[in-house]
Amino acid sequence: MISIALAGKPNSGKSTFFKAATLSDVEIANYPFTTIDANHGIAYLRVECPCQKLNIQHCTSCVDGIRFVPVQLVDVAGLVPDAHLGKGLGNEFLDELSRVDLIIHVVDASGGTDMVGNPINIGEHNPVEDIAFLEREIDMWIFNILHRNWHRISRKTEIENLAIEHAIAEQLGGIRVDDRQVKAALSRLDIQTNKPGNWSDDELKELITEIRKMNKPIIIAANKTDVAPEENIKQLKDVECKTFFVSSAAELALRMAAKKDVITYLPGDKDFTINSTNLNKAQEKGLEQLKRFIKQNNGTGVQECINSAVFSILGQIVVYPVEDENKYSDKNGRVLPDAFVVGSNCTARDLAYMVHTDIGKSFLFGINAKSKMRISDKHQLKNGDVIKIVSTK
Ligand SMILES: Nc1nc2c(ncn2[C@@H]2O[C@H](COP(=O)(O)OP(=O)(O)OP(=O)(O)O)[C@@H](O)[C@H]2O)c(=O)[nH]1
Ligand SMILES: [Mg+2]
Repeated sequence: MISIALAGKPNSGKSTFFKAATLSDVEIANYPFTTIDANHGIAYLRVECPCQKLNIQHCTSCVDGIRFVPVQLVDVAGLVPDAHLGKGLGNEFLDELSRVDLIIHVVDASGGTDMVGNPINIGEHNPVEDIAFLEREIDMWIFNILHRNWHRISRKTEIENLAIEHAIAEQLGGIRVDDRQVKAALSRLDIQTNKPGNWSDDELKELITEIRKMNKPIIIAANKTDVAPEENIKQLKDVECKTFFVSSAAELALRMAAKKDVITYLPGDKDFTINSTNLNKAQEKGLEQLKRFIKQNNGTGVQECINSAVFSILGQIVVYPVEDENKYSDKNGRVLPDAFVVGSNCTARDLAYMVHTDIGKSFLFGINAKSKMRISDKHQLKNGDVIKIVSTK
């Protein structure tokens, strides 16, 4: 399953984002290092269910044509500049990021927390200053993993005439770096690949940065936009990174109200309706403010950030395996029972393997349930495809 981490300096709102996206009961407080042990939970992608275009009545896998597909979300402890030198809680907990596919850097756009997460007056800190440090800390974390055995690896590679990309990928296997990524990173640098023993630390760091961009892309969730000064938003709009403007607090309030059936709201909606008739004045005012906020900002940004991370940045698609291509269902009649998040180069046989190894091994052909056309094992799937796999099993 695709996995995303929330990282950033303490007190920026990582756990609030996490709670809003997963509804897990985690600690949130206005001081640094509230979270020490990482929180793991399930967040959801919001996609249009294929039942809409297929005119399937009574689909039980979605809500009014909107489907929520799970991804893993990890909320890690706050990180401060020079964490790799032991500042704050250090960076050993970054091992939590080993298996993630992407990092959402949660930045306090309100400027109400200093560089290490202590509360200060809104607008006092420039959030743009927070952006670069996370990349550096992550790079230093990866650098340290590689540097540990670098002398031995580089010598061995030179003496035995081995492929350096393979040796590096092996050393970084724990964070899921592969030969292809190292090779692509090497090709972008002016570096002597047959003499790794001669590389300087700076060259190694440059290589790590290139690898990290592919292996752990970082996007920005500029959080607390509900209280952020205009000037901060303006400056954040100009930064080079892919930035989403978010209010995790607003999303959390909406999701909690929806859970209690006070309002009807689905994550990612740009409006909500009030169901409850016995609200007190404070509740009415709170909901009014939320309504104004999400109308002005086209939602709270949380769902948009998660969706864009997976679809725009990671380039994933969603496909739907079925057993009955006419009823679009499994053998128990459950319509569109499964949704798989896969890479855009996923083939019909890859999907078969994901359903079950035996089905992958004994794959005969696929059927595109929408067109009823046969597809071969190498056929590349498209977003929204509904596929029946025919195998000898
Ligand atoms: N106004 C506003 N406050 C927010 C928002 N998100 C979080 N906060 C507040 O910011 C403070 C810190 O929130 P947390 O979610 O605990 O922050 P964190 O990044 O997990 O903090 P650590 O675990 O200490 O690193 C809390 O007082 C939250 O209520 C937001 O979108 N808007
Ligand atoms: Mg936290």
